[in-house]
Amino acid sequence: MDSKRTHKRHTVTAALPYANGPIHIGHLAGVYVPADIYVRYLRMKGEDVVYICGSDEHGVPITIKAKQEDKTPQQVVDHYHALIKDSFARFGISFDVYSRTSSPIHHETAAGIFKSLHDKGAFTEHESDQYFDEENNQFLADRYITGTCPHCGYEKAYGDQCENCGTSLSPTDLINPRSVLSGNKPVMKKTRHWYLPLDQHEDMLRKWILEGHKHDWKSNVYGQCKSWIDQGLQPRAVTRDLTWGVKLPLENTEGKVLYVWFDAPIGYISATREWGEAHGKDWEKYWKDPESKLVHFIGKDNIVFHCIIFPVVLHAEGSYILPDNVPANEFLNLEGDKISTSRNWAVWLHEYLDAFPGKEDVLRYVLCAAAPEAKDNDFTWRDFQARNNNELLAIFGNFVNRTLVLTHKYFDGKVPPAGELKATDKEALESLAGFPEKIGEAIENYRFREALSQMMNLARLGNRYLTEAEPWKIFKGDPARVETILHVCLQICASMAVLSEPFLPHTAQKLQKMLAVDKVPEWQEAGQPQLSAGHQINKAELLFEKVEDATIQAQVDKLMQTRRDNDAGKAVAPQKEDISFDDFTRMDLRVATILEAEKIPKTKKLLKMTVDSGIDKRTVVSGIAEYYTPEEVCGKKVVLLANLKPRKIKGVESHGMLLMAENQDGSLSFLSPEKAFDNGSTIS
Ligand code: B3M
Ligand code: ZN
Repeated sequence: MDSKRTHKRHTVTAALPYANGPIHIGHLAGVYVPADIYVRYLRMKGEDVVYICGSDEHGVPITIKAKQEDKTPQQVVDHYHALIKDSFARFGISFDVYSRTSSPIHHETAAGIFKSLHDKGAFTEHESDQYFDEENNQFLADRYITGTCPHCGYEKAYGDQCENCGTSLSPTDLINPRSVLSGNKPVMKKTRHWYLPLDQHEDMLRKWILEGHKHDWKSNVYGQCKSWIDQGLQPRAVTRDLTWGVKLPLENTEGKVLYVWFDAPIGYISATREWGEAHGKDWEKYWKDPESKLVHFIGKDNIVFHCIIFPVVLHAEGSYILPDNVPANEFLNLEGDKISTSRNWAVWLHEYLDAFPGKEDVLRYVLCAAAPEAKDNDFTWRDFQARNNNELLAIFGNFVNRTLVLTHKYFDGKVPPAGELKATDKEALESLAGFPEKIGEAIENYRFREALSQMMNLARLGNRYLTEAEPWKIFKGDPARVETILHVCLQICASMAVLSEPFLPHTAQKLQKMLAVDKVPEWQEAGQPQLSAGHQINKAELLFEKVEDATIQAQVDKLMQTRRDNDAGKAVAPQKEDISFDDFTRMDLRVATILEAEKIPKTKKLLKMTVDSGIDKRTVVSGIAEYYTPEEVCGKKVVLLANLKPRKIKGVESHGMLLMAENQDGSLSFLSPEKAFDNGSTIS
């Protein structure tokens, strides 16, 4: 094995997209573009790599979509699996296999791992009461139960959350619960489920993550894992009362399937099996040999599943390796708003490919440059236009085009001899030699924005060298000098044709063809001169073209129309019925300060806060954890409804309510006095 090689082989996975909608730029920037850059680079270094993905086809959202469209779940996933797979291929995402979790090989693999853990006693088993729809003879998942929210009276709250006030709910919290399937009142029925006791694996997780990956995992990933572990890990149900999913490999478990987040990550393994069988490869080497390096590319909302739950499953099974890194990205927003499938607030990949044929690499470039690597970031069409026109066209394309046109003009398209190198020529070639290492080091450490910027620095080097040398001015008097200048420029172009490939694969191929390069060197050799004197290059073609204002405006207009459609659909909430002044004076509103805050375990939305009301220090629970972190709320001056009757929320007694404003898009904001009034100040 090459001394520089750290591992014999690489297993790289990219999050399995749910097959209930198309791919959008958020998915691409968060997961698939960085993963593709990483894999393409490894392949160019001659590494043994397998790049795994596929459609995630189980889970309640898919059965709900099927119900909405009056289709079967299989019909829904068949449609989106094909659309997703095709759009990835057109965009140049170079998976070695793009499989799907409704495949027989996945059901067999997932059920096999479940059975192996079950037979080892790795699960605990509990019976619990769950809502059951007698007419449809099935248990109801949280989303299949609707009713009145106990907090705000909204009548269409779901069993897991109230979309009106954001409170996280359990089905039994709902007033007047009804089945979404039959509309009837569901009955309570006992049901048995299997749980993965994460708490029993806390020591392993602390050692493996908190000690072992303190310095090489991204801080956003490490921080989330630490927070989960420190909060205290709870047993997680790994089965559900559903018919769509991987059936349990146990007797008398009709109507039960694996929880989608238990089976989906196993989809990486089943896809590798499928690839191995199709290509005569031993798939187990990629998942069980400690000399294989496993890396998961995901978005931040999948961290706990890839860093805690799936590794516990693999660890409990005992024969698998654990991920070496999980470089999760944050979220990409669009024109200042959260990307939303339900509000159609997205740039869909298949629509982009139809609207911008031949510009796949422009989007790859912009999404890599704007990638939310350390914090959420924003995609704007103006930025798309600027990066295309001012960077790809004006620097990368312009340098290549001038070099090739001049080579045809002065030397019939033949690479001229180097001749006598001056200091500037030597500096350019020495600088060139360092780029494979600079770009490679950034890629290997998952800093893709930096790697892209380094790759563009190579184009900048060429552009600057050519502009300063001004061969067009000296050709008449000193053609030998021009031979040297274009010799150097052509070497830089040949290096760009290699070092740009992970980022701009379509462009790299075009450039290789224009340079008539038929054998691409390995990555580490790409900083050395590749083109010999006399080598005949092909005709110069434009690599990029200008993106006009009108083109961008059309895209922005389309989004603004979507926003108007959404707002129209979101009539302002009607005014409630009148109340008397006396009614109002019975409310005791106070200025207060939030002193401490923490997330309530096993809930997505609830923060438990200690509030100084001026009267006392008290606990208040609010459903705002999706909009505020505990750190963000501490110290905030807020408005407290102090004399709201105490109520228990997820076992925590809440004394009062903090007043929040809800925006049209559902986002929340605290109300605060405009002056720093004392806690306890009355509000009327
Ligand atoms: N299907 C994608 C998501 O949460 C989810 C990833 C599964 S990876 C095993 O958006
Ligand atoms: Zn509510």
